[in-house]
Amino acid sequence: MTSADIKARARSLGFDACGIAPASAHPELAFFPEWLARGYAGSMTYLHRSADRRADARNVLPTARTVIATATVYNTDRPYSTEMSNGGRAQIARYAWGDDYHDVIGARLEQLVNWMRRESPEPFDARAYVDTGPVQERVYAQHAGIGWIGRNTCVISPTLGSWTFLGVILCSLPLEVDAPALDQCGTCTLCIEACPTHAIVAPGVLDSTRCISYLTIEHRGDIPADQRAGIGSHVYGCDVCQEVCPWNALAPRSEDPAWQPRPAWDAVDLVALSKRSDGDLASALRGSAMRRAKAQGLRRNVAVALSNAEIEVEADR
Ligand code: B12
Ligand code: SF4
Repeated sequence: MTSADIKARARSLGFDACGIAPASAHPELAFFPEWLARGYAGSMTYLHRSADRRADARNVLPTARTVIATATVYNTDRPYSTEMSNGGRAQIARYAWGDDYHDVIGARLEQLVNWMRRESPEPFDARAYVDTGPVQERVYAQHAGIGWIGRNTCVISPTLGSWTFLGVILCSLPLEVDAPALDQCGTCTLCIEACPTHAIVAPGVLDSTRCISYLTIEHRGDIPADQRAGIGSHVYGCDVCQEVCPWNALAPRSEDPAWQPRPAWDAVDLVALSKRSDGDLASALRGSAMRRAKAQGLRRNVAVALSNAEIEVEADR
């Protein structure tokens, strides 16, 4: 079983790109403790707790020699939030419109590992993660040649753009590795300028505590009053720094049924969203990546967005 065999199998399982990186402490990983020390993780305490393991994939799987990195396009045929002038439209990040990627990509990674176990003449250790483990997926994806880490901090593939989910398999097999992807941001700074809350504090450095994605998904409790206006009509996540990226101007779209927008989240209006019953919201969130914020978090965000749009909603009697 060669690296080429694994990549071909990955393609047939629905991954749009697959590359292989050495399982080592790549230089970019040294930046992580500094990022934490600057307070940029906010209340995401799990990042602090797992910092030691994140320094090197071998701290997670000691026998690891390689990291198989995958990218899956989730972009669909819908306008960008930056193309809309309607302040009454609820903005939901496009990664969250379809099925929960943890479930879908997780199952596909497992299928890839199972196939490798059948094909490999020797037994091996493997551990698969999609956003779920103490592994800096972007760093390994860059070293696997999938794409470079852009100024907006996202992994940008020269052919796929950045509307991709990443997934990794730490593996003990000494597979042939790829060359790292080269930075192609050039002199462009559109993402840094476009961020509504100035969360990209330096090229490739994001202060989560200012990022709308963090505020609407990860942050618990009230959103601080001075940060509400910047959120605009974003009710779950934010895509602005990717929407303005020239590498996404011609980004491919996925036909995979898993990522097609669920009717409940497709072109949804703030007022209509605010009027949905708890039961209705709970069932729409089931199996969706948006379940992370829960109905309560979504209601908090919708209230902020309504206030930003100066829309008053009359209670139904
Ligand atoms: C925590 C987290 C967040 C946080 C922090 C994001 C961030 N930029 O750090 C918040 C909640 C804000 C967030 C938002 C989003 N996220 Co997120 N998130 C993660 C998670 C779980 C960990 C990332 C992390 O540790 N960040 C801390 C930084 C410091 O580490 P890092 O991202 O690995 O960056 C490394 C390099 O960039 C390098 N580096 C960075 N800056 C610099 C500067 C210098 C000078 C140097 C030398 C090095 C360097 O060092 C870092 C490692 O040490 C990953 C999954 C994973 N396990 O990796 C998903 C992940 C990064 N998120 C993802 C997605 C899709 C998003 C959103 C698009 C969702 C949305 N639409 O709302 C936004 C994008 C916002 C943005 N511009 O990043 C995808 C990214 C896919 C891609 N193609 O890049 C991931 C990989 C999940 C997945 N499996 O698909 N996310
Ligand atoms: S996701 Fe939105 S708020 Fe976060 S860095 Fe990008 S543009 Fe700024």
